[in-house]
Amino acid sequence: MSLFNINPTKTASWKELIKHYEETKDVHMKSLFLEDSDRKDKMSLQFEDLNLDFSKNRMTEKTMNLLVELAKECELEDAIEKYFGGDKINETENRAVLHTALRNKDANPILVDGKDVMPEVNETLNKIEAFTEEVVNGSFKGYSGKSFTDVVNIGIGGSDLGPNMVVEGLHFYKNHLNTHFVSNIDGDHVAEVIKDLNPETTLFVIVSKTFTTQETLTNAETIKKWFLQSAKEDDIQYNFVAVSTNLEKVKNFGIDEKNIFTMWNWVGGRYSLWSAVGLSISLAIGFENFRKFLDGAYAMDQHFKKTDFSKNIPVIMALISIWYNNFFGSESEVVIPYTQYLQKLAPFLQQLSMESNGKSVDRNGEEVTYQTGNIIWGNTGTNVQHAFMQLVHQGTKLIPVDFIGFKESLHGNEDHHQKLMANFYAQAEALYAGKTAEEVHLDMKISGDEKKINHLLPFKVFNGNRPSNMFLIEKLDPRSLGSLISSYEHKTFVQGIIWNIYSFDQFGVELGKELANKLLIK
Ligand code: G6Q
Repeated sequence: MSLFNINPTKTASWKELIKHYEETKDVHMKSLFLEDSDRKDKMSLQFEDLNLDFSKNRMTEKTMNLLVELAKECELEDAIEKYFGGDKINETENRAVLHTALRNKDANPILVDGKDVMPEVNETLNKIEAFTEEVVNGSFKGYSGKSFTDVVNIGIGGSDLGPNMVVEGLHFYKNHLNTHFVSNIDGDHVAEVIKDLNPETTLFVIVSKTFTTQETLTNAETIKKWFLQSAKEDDIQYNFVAVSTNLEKVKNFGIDEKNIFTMWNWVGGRYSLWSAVGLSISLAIGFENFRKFLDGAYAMDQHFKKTDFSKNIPVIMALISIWYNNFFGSESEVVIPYTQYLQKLAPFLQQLSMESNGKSVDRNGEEVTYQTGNIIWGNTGTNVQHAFMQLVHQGTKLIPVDFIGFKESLHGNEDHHQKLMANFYAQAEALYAGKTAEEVHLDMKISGDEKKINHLLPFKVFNGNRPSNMFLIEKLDPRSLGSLISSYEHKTFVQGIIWNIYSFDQFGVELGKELANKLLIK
């Protein structure tokens, strides 16, 4: 069944939201906190060990009610059912969208074209588990009989960014295998990765859903040539495995059929890290941890599916984003995890959100007349405080922030962690409260130089009233990271539904691939 086709700007709630925006756009959040001492509690949500505090947003209960109404008018409930149920909601590619099936633990079948996909999902998971175990315990050996020390993931886009982000994000949980990623067609990238590797003890995982992507195939061929300087054609079967839907092409590369991990066309590249595309994650942290990662995502799926919109974390995340994007005219959002492990979260979310919702034609095939996907950017705290945060604090643009912090430090360095978290809270507070002229004056009074004070005052005043969401999570571990990523996936989905666009195709990415190949042929 198709998704409904509703122009959000024609709904009653959208019209109400325009009026409401005009009435409230200049209200300072400080006065909202003064009016309601329970604001923080009312605007916080708890999911397992994750707390989302969204009280520092330029919105009231009425705003949220209207936004929830908008979601209802856009038939979000029906869309969620179709999304989880295997309906072909990726209509432009005639495909279901079932990354949620990859972590599903319900007993119910999930049907695509009348066939339950769960047996195949579980079979592949079993295969990932068995393979991971053999590689990690050293019984699956390279061509010369030695166990593996290194794994190289060869892929790009969805076949690189997700696994790369998670392998780095969960580095604390890693085993003895060292994982590397080759993605760029830039020959220097692959050269740098292989230069210190031993072909005998390196396992190459070629990840390409289509097995036609220029970058991945070129890098795989280069690596194969390098490998064949020390090994024979027949040895490829020991050191190369592949993840793909294109079995024929993989076999032609020389990979043994038993070393091919399948995936399905109902998994989009940028949503595929839960499938065998995540093989390098499982190898790096062990299958047990990989399963915990899937379980965390599954738990968030259940929350998203079953919770009332007004208490639903991904729905709230999406609605807040729409409020700024479509009413305040914000063009971007910044995501700042306060952990160095999540350095690659922003590039991952950029693809997830911008490839999904970077669309300007609605589900009716018509040019949209309103803003859709926004620009996502970010990096880790506290580094960003010494860099781009200046613009977020005092620039001319309104840039909502997602701060992501963890209560526990993994290595347990309390001194560092207290300082890290003090910064986490201080940034949100500074954006929210700013600094008034009186406060600046008070600070500078000690100098006694009134002339200098008056001269510098305008530069040192901060208006504040800059919004942020605060995610506070107990600890960075496979389960919490799984939940966090799943919440961003569903946020993206909800936005696409409300913007009345198709979030699961990527013709913009494909055009580039096509043209580059044409130019090469000329
Ligand atoms: C993801 C995109 C894109 C894709 C890469 C790699 O949603 O479609 O980033 O993942 O282009 O494609 P292959 O896996 O087919 O090589």
